[in-house]
Amino acid sequence: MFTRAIVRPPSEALARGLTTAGLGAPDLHKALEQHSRYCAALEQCGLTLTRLAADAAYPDSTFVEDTAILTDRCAVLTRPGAASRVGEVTNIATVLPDFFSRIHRITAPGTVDGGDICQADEHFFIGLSERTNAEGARQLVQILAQEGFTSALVDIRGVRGILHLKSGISYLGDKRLVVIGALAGDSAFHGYEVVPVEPEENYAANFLRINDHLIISAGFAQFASTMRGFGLDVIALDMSEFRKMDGALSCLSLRF
Ligand code: CIR
Repeated sequence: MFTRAIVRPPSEALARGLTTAGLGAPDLHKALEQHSRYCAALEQCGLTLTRLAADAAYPDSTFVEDTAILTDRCAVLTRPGAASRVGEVTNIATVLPDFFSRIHRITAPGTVDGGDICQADEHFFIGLSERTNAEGARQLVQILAQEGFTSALVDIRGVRGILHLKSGISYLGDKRLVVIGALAGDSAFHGYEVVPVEPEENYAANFLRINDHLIISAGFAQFASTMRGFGLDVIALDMSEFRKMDGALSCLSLRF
């Protein structure tokens, strides 16, 4: 059960952020509109939002998910794998003590992006990626174990077209994972029901399960119809401007 989320709107520097999407530059006005609909959807799911100020010093700072891992027991400040994003953590570190008494930290030479971390109840899948290295993953496994969680690594370095683990998987609840084809056979997912995604709908694999709601990306008809079959309230949001910057639904908030 989530009650809160931390969000930060995009700044005028958004288009200077990192991207491999090749979809053109984002339109800031549209991105701000999409962000405010995203915030409204989180509120519709029952969350109280902490709204941070836009920060043009960090073009990717709207993607707050990468800076921390929040659980019902503790928070972990990450150390993002992209040099231009490491400084984003300093600001998030000032906000978390309002909500968490135990705050851990990933330290150099470890790197972890929150986008590589997928929580499934008491278990965490940790993506090894261009952003999350083996040392960062090792530190995180240890922290999570100390807090009573289990974890498993998923190596996504050979998988084309995804930046983070959660670009390709999301946890639906009840031991069900939505997984893109390229990752579906990973042994880390044994014991879970794997819900497949059509290759042309891979972007939709990143969605949010928030309490009795699902927030999904608009424009993926087959995926939407599969998701409606799970009996949850489904909210579809246009993510076009964030997609241009390799972002998706989960990246835009820290939920706890
Ligand atoms: C980046 O490359 O870091 C940003 N442009 C996109 C980050 C997306 N974050 C996420 O999936 N958690």
